[in-house]
Amino acid sequence: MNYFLTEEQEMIKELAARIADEKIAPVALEYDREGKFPRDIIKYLADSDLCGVYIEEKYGGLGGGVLEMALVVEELSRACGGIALAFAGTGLGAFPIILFGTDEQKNKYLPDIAAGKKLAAFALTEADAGSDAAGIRTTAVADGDHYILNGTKQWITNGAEADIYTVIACTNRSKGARGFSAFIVEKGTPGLSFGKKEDKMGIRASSTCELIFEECRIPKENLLAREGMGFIVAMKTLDRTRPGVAAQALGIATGAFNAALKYSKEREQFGQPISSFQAVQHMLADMAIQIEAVRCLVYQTCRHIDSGAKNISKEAAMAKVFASDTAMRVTTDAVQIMGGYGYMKEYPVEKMMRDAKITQIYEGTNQIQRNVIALELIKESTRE
Ligand code: COS
Repeated sequence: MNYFLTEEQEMIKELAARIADEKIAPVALEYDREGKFPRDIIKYLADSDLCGVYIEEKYGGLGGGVLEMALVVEELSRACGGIALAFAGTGLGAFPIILFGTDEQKNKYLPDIAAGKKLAAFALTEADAGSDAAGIRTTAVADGDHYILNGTKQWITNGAEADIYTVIACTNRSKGARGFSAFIVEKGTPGLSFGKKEDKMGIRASSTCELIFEECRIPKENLLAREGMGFIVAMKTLDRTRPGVAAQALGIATGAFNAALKYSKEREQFGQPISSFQAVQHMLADMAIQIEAVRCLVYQTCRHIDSGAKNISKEAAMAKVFASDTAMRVTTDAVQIMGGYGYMKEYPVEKMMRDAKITQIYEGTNQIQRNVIALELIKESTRE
């Protein structure tokens, strides 16, 4: 299928594919087993100039957008959805700065992210604030030239590994959704510490941990946008990064499909390769159809967002739901085609099935995405 990528986008995809095949695939099972954070892979991405594909050239990036980010995430996830997340999670942490940062903030933080010298993370979720993002309890209280942060963020991707954290905290509870603000917090700031690293079902090469703020003083110049804009910063960021989750799901599904197809040609039963049985052929055909449909939707959604379109929430949510539900189905079918071997940890598809699950959950569960889509559909039909 011709996806009409530009020459530069093809080059980005090929570079990421090479790193996935040569550097990630050989270590993916080991990193998963040991929960090892992929510092070395970040170095390869940095050496190939891929860390800043979605960052403006004047801040050291390649000047691409959400599509370029998705292309890298897709290719890396084909080999390992967990390792890919060190890159994708940094994108999630960087987007609030890209969208709302002042020139000074962008100059201070984006070049190091683009160069792969620093990783970023996004801290919204708390023990009692998941789907209900407005349930945040972490507070930020103004004190002279500073804000003082107190509270605990939970399940933060790239937690403890990242150098730059974009954090959503409550500045005025009485103002509802307008009572939150977004801040940049640097690792090493007194009062910021990290809780235990979570032991997860999948994406085990990714670091997920708590961020604990105890009287953490951060300078006022680290406020993003204006006080009270934090909820909007979070929502507008997620609108641009949910297609990245979709790309991760797409990559995982593609990896699982490739493994199942290869196996079906090698595995013989009843005296012939199982790929000659129609039951298996139809499964492979269905997997391939779904993957192509996802790729079309994900790329087109990214292009829609990169075109500067105003209404993108519904589209981003659709891509995320469709891709992640597909990844769950395709990886489950890949395990099925590979039978007993598929279920074993020596083969990659059981890991892919575990990795796929999170894409239906994080950056807003698929149930929340369906709410976003339905509410937007109803709003649009009322406007017409
Ligand atoms: N872009 C811009 N503004 C948005 C927005 C978006 N995508 N979504 C909501 N807003 C605005 C609304 O317009 C509203 O503004 P007004 O007060 O001016 O009307 C405000 O934000 C509050 O919106 P809403 O009333 O819809 O907020 P809810 O508390 O009902 O929450 C959902 C909306 C459920 C969509 C939100 O909480 C959400 O996305 N939850 C999932 C969070 C998530 O992804 N968590 C995973 C952790 S991050 S890795």
